Amino acid sequence: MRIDLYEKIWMWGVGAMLTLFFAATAVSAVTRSAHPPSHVETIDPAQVMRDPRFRTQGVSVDAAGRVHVHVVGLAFAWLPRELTLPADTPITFHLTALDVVHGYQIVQTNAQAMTIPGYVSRYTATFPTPGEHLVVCNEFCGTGHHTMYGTLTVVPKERWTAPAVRTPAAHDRHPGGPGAR
Ligand SMILES: [Cu+2]
Repeated sequence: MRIDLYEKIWMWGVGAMLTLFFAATAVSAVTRSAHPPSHVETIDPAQVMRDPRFRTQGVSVDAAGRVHVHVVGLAFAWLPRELTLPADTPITFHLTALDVVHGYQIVQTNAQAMTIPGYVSRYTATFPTPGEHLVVCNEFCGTGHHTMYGTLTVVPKERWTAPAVRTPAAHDRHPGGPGAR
């Protein structure tokens, strides 16, 4: 079969690009353990509301005084919708989804992560100045996607009251390990 020169150039070009893209993905997956969530902590998506980590959503402080936020995404809401957090304090967010992929984005900050059913995404963020941030879903998740928003209010540290200390069990046990749920 005779193939035109330009056709051949395009075929080899496309082949080379596909090889390059696949190799880049494979190399980062294998050598750098790149996975969609920020770390590999799993959760049974059908049991999120019964799981000790997410049974109570919102702000908690662990025995060491660190501030944690647990958020559940579902079509079409973030639980909880409103958060009040102290400025200038490292805050660890733990995020998961009940149904489909959502994206928890705190607008005007670099704090954002996909929430994926079956996984717990985690990151730590510090908000230097008091103020109000819009929280949106940045992954299209269905017909009510645009209604999936919330508010994060940052108040001066001295005006923030910490909620009751939560049992360390919920944070400090090895995720997915025996007794984690
Ligand atoms: Cu969405």
